[in-house]
Amino acid sequence: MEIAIVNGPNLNLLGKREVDIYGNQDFDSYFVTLKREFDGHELTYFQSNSEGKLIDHIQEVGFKVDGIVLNPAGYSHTSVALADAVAAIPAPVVEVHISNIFLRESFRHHSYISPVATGIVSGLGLTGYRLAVEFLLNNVK
Ligand code: CA2
Repeated sequence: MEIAIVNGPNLNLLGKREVDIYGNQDFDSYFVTLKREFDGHELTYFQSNSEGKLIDHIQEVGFKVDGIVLNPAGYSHTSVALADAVAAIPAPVVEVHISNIFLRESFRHHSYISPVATGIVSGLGLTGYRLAVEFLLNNVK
């Protein structure tokens, strides 16, 4: 099966800043271990700081992969356009947040993506991505 992992703005800084919130591992090295763990499946990774590039990528992969693991980062709380893109594609999308957004500032409690996502994982660190991939592999027809 083919699963696309998509990270939104500033997640390229993982492991370099705010390690108390997001941990000290960068995503590229985590992705190496994920690919090893799900050997036999095709995992791709895309990160962008640009809303338009994220929408283009969701539209591109959303018609061909079996599922998408999406951390929309700050765009979770602002982007109707990204939510529209998720709603427009056939691939199921699991929304992942590294931190527990409900333990943080109130502006992070609302996500435009959640109502159009199949499910949400929040607050389990990078493990959330692994659980989301596992869910998609086991539950997508
Ligand atoms: O907890 C998450 O995964 C978030 O999606 C991360 C976003 C934040 O806006 C959401 O409310 C929750 C922020 C990503 C910024 O990532 C950084 C990583 C390292 C250093 C600085 C920022």
